[in-house]
Amino acid sequence: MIKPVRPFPALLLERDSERVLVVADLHIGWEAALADKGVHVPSQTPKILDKMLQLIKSCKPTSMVFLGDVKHAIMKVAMGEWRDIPDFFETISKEVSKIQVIPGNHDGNLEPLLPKTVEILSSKGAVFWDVGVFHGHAWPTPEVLGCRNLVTAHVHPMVAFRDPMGFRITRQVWVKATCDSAKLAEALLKHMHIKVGTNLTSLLKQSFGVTLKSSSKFLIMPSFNEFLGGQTINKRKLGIKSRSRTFIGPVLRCGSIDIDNAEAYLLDGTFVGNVEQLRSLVKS
Ligand SMILES: [Mn+2]
Repeated sequence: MIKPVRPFPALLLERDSERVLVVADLHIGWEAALADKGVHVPSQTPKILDKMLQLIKSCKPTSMVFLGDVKHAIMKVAMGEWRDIPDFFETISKEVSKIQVIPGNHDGNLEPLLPKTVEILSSKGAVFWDVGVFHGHAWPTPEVLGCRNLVTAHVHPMVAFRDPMGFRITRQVWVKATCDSAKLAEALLKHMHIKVGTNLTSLLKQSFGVTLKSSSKFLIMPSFNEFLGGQTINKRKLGIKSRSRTFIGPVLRCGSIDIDNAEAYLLDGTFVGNVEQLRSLVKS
């Protein structure tokens, strides 16, 4: 079972008595980056922590996975993060005994900030039953290719609307798409410099023990931190051919994800349309 926890930007994976709660893109310390530019916003971490505690209370997970970009400052550790990140994880650890982090592109030097009990997994993602999760800034492992469901984050997906007055508003969304598994596998193997012959299926089986599905479901998670900007998925700027190139991250760019027919859902579960329809709502 895989389901978004409405109205939170969080996903619950369930099997038997196990309940794995997945959240992504907290970007703790984003306000510290503003201070470098002379804009002083008080720490927003208590708000993020409050929301997280509410979420944990409502779905009682047996473990948690942080799907990348726990912190904001990319390589260095900003002043606020020295205090906020350890405090944050100490508090969460009291509620959930097993916590795992899959590092994203913002998570350089994260390890010294985490309590010893927090486990850091590979930045190439992990597999939970039939669900492969990876942050999205880098290629996942071949093992995730055999999963029926792929879950990624990183782009902080948004839909832009134009109201009758002409103002542009954006809302965070979940994006649900179909992935052409063979096309994705070919792109990943090419990246790994593995020559793909005529039989992709047996190559994957022999080399990685992966059984390829004809297609898989592909879900892009909204960021847990609601103060962030994100990628507007219904932009109309570029021609059809280069559309997938406008996305960030190698998997979205390789053309294996059917973005045009992808469905967008608000955090409360409201279906707002597919990406192709939504493109008519914005001018650029
Ligand atoms: Mn990221």
